Amino acid sequence: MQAWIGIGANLGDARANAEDAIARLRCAPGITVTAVSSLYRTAPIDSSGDDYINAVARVATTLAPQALLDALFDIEQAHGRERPYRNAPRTLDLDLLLYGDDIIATPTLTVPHPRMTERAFVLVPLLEIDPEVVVPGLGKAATFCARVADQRIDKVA
Ligand code: A4P
Ligand code: MG
Repeated sequence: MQAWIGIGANLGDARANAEDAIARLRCAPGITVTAVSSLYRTAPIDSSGDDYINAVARVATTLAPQALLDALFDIEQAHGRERPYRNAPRTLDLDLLLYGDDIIATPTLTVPHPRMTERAFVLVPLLEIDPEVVVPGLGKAATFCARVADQRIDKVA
């Protein structure tokens, strides 16, 4: 199955944390990284603190959705992620954006990620690697770009 992972960090050395997350994804059992976007520097949305570093990775995986999410949590934990409150600044946040064209709603997992079409920090890196990608139930991701045009996002050199 193909899946797309959102990567975000805004505590500590955010760029190093994002790069390390990608390295750990490449090593994770049952996960093969097939594309990685550029890194982007982005203004915090509904959140506080420094700018974020964001990226998106496409993976091929043999893991079921919840097992994939658990693998992402393990990588977050390796970075000492604490969850004092929702949208708190974080060393590393890994979100399961899309899992093939599945629509999933369990108490612990909602796919497509419910806020992904409202966020430039997801849409811009996602469309960099997959310009034609479709968000199941909503349509082409590219059609949502105009709505997030006011959100600051710059490619990291
Ligand atoms: N969960 C349900 N569905 C998913 C999914 N598809 N992927 C559950 C990941 N997790 C999912 O997540 C809370 C719970 O959501 C998990 O226990 C999981 O079972 P969390 O990562 O602990 O909490 P969070 O990250 O604070 O919340 P959430 O909902 O992931 O926040 P968002 O919406 O991802 O926003 N601004 C910029 N510029 N860049 C960012 O990366 N990120 C956020 C976080 C806010 N503002 C940002 C950025
Ligand atoms: Mg999260």
